[in-house]
Amino acid sequence: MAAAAAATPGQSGPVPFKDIDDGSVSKHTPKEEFGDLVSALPRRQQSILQLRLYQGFWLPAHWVPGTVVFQRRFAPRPDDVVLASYPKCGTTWLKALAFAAAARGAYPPASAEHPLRRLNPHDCIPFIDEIFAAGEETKLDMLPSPRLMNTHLPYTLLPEPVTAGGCKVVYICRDPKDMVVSLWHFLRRAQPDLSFADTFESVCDGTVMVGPVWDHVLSYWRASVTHQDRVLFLKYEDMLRDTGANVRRLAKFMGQPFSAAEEGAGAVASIVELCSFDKMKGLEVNKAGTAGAYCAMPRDAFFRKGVAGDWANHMTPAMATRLDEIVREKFRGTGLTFT
Ligand code: PPS
Repeated sequence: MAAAAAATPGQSGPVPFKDIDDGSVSKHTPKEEFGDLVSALPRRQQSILQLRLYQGFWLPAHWVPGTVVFQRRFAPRPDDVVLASYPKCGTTWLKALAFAAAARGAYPPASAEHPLRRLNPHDCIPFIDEIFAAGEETKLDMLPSPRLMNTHLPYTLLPEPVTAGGCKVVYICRDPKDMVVSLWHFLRRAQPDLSFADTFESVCDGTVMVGPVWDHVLSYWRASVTHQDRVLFLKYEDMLRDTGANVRRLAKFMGQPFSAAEEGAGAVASIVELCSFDKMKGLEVNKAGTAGAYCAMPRDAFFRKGVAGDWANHMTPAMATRLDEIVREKFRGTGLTFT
């Protein structure tokens, strides 16, 4: 593998990952190294994904060797921020908001030249799980600090140096009913005949990608309760209700609170506007092309409806009650609710 270029001296992050990725790091798969480990794990098929049960979670099989490498070899920098989420719970939005807030010094959000007007949020912030799956982790060394990265792994699978306090973590969760609907629409772009009932069942029985969902959410919820200074827990629905307040929380948590001057100049409103669903969905860069290394998905699949409560258009009241009750039972006594 070619050695990755170091970050340019003096340059500060975050900078768009795509601008830094100069193609000097070639892919290699860590599959050979950990192939025996993967083949010994329980497996199942969910839609287009082959899953393996690894440390209590159904990971896409091709992620497992990379996850082992991530767990064993990742060295966080103290000013890193890891953005974590269950898939289809607001990852793309969180990536856009975090990038816009953290990089606002170099890239004023109202500027016509802002990277988010020419790049999809997934091109601005590297996706740890796919980077390690492809053996491309030296690319992360190329990023100047502070780095923003994202993962769909649960908190309990993060490397020990991260959970021991080596960097900060921001998690976004969403009402699982809306997550199921979003997941189904997304997977259908790759498998048009996928049944909603099957997707719903795999969520309810916990055998869905990176599931069980409740264990995923609880892993971060518990960490956020115990380590409030380094794990921030956000809800998609709260973000929709008051995006500005949550952008302020996010910026403060990342160590970059908005100054009075920035507030006066409308910086928060500019970030909210730049990252708003309608604005992002309407950008040419988010309408065409694909994102995702393993299974390239059309970029427009990441911007569907962007609302809370769409579940009511897809599931029966009995299905909604069933999923609500499963989740309520799992969350009992934790202080976490979705209502
Ligand atoms: S992924 O594949 O895990 O990265 O998907 P993820 O981004 O987590 O979830 C996709 C859903 O988020 C909605 N979305 C947004 N909502 C509000 N504001 C913005 N800017 C935004 N961008 C994406 C997207 O439409 C998906 O939700 P649904 O319910 O399917 O519309």
